[in-house]
Formats: sequence, C-alpha cells, structure tokens
Amino acid sequence: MSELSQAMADLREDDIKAAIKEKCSAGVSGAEILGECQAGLAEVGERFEKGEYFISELMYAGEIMKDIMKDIGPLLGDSAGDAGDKQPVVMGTVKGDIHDIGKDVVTLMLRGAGYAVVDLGVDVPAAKFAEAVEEHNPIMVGMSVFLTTCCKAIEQTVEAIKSTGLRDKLSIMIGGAAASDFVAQRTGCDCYGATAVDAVTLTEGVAGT
Ligand code: B12
Repeated sequence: MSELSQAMADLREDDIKAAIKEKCSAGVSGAEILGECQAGLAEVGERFEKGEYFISELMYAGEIMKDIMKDIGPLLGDSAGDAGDKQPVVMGTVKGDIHDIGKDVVTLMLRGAGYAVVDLGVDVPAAKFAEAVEEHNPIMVGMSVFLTTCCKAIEQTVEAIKSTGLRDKLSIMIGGAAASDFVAQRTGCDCYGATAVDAVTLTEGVAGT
C-alpha cells in the first residue's frame, strides 16, 4: 500500500493532505491520486467490517475524502462545468443507498469528458431513473451501488427503465463497492466499471467517440 493509501487507511488527515500536496507538485495525475485514496478507503471499510473502526470513522473518512476532492477535482478535468455538449448520461446512487462520493467523482469525470450528466443524487427510486430516461433520452444510465442489500434496487431500476420502452436505446452501467460483472449480469445491466475512468471508457464505447 502506498504512503498516501496507508495515511488514508489510518485516517491521518494532515499526512494525507501533505502527501497529496507533494504529488500535485510532482505532477502526478488526479486519477492516480484518486486511486490511492480509494485503496485507503477500501481498507477503512475492511477495518469497519472487522470491528476495528466504527461508524464515526466511516463518517470521518467520508469527510476527509469530500474535503480533498476540492483539490483533486480540478485535476480530474472538470472543465466542462455542469453540461457538456456530448450526449446525456443519467447518473444516480440507487434507492436505499446514500453514498455519494464515488458517484460524484464519476459525474465529475464524465462532465470533464464533455458529457451532459443529469445527476439524480442519492437514494434514487427506480421511477425517478425512468422519468429521467424519458425526459433526457440518455445514451447511458449509470447506477452507483455500495450496499449489497441494495442490489435488488438495480434490478427494479432496470425494470422501470424497460417499462419506458427505451431500454434498447441506451446502455446501463453500474459501479461502487457492491457492484461487479456478476451483479451487472444478474440484474440485467450491460456493464460494470471499477473506477470513474472505466465509467468514461464505457460511455465512450457506447457513444462511439
Ligand atoms: C465513506 C463511507 C461511508 C460514508 C459515506 C459518505 C458519503 N458522503 O458518501 C457514510 C459514513 C455515510 C457511510 C455509511 C454507511 N456505510 Co459506508 N462506506 C464508506 C467507505 C469507507 C468509502 C466509500 C467512498 O467514498 N470511497 C471513495 C470513492 C472515491 O470510491 P468509490 O466509492 O469506490 O467510487 C469509485 C468506484 O467505485 C467507481 N464508481 C462509483 N460509482 C460508480 C458508478 C458507475 C456507473 C461506475 C462505472 C463506476 C462507479 O468510481 C469511483 C471513483 O473511481 C466504503 C468502503 C468502500 N470499499 O467503498 C464503505 C462501505 C460502502 N459502507 C458500508 C456500510 C455497511 C455502510 C453503512 C450501512 C454503515 C452503517 N452501519 O450505518 C452505512 C449505509 C448508509 C446508507 N444507507 O447508504 C459497507 C458496505 C458493505 C456491503 N457489502 O454492503 C462498505 C463497503 C464498508 C465495508 N467494507 O463494510 N459509509
């Protein structure tokens, strides 16, 4: 584990910020810095599972990550602002799940790549995804899912999208701690992405850009 990932895992905020500052000055890419933070947060999650960390540590980890996104965000290419000029993409975290950091990073990177992202937020009901599909006619719908208990919500969202009659006109991708290729297949999605970079690559594949 890198020094930055280790500092993140240990929730040493000053060391995390110092390491990021150093990496930024050395010209390390935003995606690489993000990857190291993500690895550290995965370890935070594992310590939580083992009972070494509690909900307060999870919350603190989330706060630290949100704070450092202010520095890393611009490095991830958020140049397009709120609406790019490429085709629309609908993003949201599924019903029952309130994790938003990963979803926000994906949104940021898709916007940076020029896509007009409609961000539905967190805890998004299946019907709201379907309404957004009807309204915006996206080429891609991205769902973030972090809790395994919320996998059912993916299936329900796919069903709701099918009921609009537009399922064949778009692709559906999933990502987040509870997502995988297996979950994507089982829930009727087209693909899974492990990182925000994957989200952009998958969308570019569909858009043909
Ligand atoms: C921080 C955190 C929290 C914070 C969230 C703060 C916030 N504003 O988001 C708080 C404290 C609120 C929280 C709450 C809970 N959490 Co939590 N949390 C985490 C933690 C440690 C980090 C998540 C994170 O922000 N990572 C950083 C970002 C940058 O990375 P990322 O999320 O992986 O996103 C990247 C990729 O996944 C991908 N991606 C994300 N979305 C998408 C979408 C698409 C389409 C694509 C292609 C890619 C993609 O791109 C992103 C950037 O590269 C994870 C551990 C983990 N392994 O994820 C647990 C984790 C997700 N939480 C967990 C749990 C259990 C909970 C709680 C139930 C705890 C509790 N007992 O209350 C609650 C649930 C609340 C709810 N209803 O949603 C578990 C879930 C376990 C499971 N199997 O279901 C995890 C995995 C920890 C663990 N190992 O036990 N949590």
